Amino acid sequence: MMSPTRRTFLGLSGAAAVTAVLAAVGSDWFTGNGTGSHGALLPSRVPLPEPFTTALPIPREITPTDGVVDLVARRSAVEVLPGRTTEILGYDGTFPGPTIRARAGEPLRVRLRNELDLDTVLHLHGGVTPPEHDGYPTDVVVPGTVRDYDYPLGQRAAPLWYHDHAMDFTGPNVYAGLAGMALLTDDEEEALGLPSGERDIPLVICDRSFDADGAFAYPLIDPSRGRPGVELRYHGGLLGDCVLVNGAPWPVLEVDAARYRFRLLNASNARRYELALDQGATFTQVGTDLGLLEKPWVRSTLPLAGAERADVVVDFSDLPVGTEVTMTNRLDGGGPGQVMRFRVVRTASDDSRVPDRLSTIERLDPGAVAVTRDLHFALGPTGGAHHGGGMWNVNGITFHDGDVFTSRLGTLERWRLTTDVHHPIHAHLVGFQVEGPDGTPAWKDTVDLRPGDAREVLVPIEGYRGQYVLHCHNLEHEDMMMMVHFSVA
Ligand SMILES: [Cu+2]
Repeated sequence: MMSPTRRTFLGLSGAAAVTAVLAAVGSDWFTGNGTGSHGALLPSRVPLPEPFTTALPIPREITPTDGVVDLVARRSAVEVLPGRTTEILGYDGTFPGPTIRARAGEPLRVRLRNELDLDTVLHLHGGVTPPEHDGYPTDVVVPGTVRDYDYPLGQRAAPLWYHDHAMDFTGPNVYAGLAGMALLTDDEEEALGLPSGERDIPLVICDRSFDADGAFAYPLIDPSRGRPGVELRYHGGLLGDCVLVNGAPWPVLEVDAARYRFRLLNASNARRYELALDQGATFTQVGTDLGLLEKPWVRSTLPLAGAERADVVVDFSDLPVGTEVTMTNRLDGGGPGQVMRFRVVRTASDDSRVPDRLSTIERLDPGAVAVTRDLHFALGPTGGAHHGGGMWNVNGITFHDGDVFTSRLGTLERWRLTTDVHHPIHAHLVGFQVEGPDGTPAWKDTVDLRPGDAREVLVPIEGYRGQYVLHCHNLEHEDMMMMVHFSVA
């Protein structure tokens, strides 16, 4: 079940693949393109709509019944661009999938029925999950079958998300729509009085490009999927030219003059954002990937790499009715530089608040570190022949090699992460303790590394024994070998 999948070879020799990649060093796919994102833009072949003309969709919310949530992965045809049909792969046929609302500490079973014509794997991103339910990339749900994923959820309230994690094809599968949010709450969070109900809204942000027929355009090197990987130009990552929020292009949300809580998720394959608001509005960040900060963090801009989440409150209460507040992406201009717009349409009462103290996070003692690991995310020597030149490696190895390391349950580790280009790094099972605002500790499951960057994170090895993956969350990098496995013993 956890053995490498059998692959077909491109026919390029390893040396030729190395040459192909090195020849491209310095081109836009390697260095990024001046936009702060690593990858190459695929221009849409249909006219894109005027920004801020479509209403923001709110994904349907589902809660467990007797601890169970049912999801069906299936194809469906939806209207993403006005007047056109786009075929998606979606949970319950929607993109994003339904928002799961669940309680931390209460076991959740997600019963997934695969009505697709391809293998899928479900991963609860940020979940502390036993290995047999974590969505190991080769532990697939084949078409026509049902699989129960059991999540103990012995963790803090947090804005998690769920998505496909199939070996070699996570990029095209997520791009086609297999992603949704899973918001965990608990007593601590509920007691804070943050905006709730219709003023607690997930914002799933991603970029897409469209083919001439309105389909999502994804440059698989072999559309029949006989072999994995994307065309060489996109080995650095696929960047779309249309920004979708909750599946709609540059949408508009009509808001009360009140505080709102937004659960921001960057569900893009490769694009990074630096979000900003105009009209003097700011983000008050109350939480990260893995739950509440100790105290609110007022930010004029908010960087968000692939898979990162930010739990924020935006206060529209001082803005006159009729005010339009635009959320932009400061890393880019044109279409990718716009995200969505809020339009203040009415005054309203608001009894929400943002307390000065949100949570208490136990600061880990660096003196208790048992093991320090160096993990280098870069173009490497192996994997190229499988993927037409893609050779993204971790410490020079890939998923097809042995465990990159074995950790001991109950110990504290320090991971020193280094990179060549932009890589958002994500590990399954474990969280990373990082520096939050004013030196307070904060929890993340994905850390965004810049080109040539070096970051240290403290990693408590907690939860379960077994085998898990560690990978870049640029999904083209992940599919093209920047994923390894580690074991907890
Ligand atoms: Cu990467």
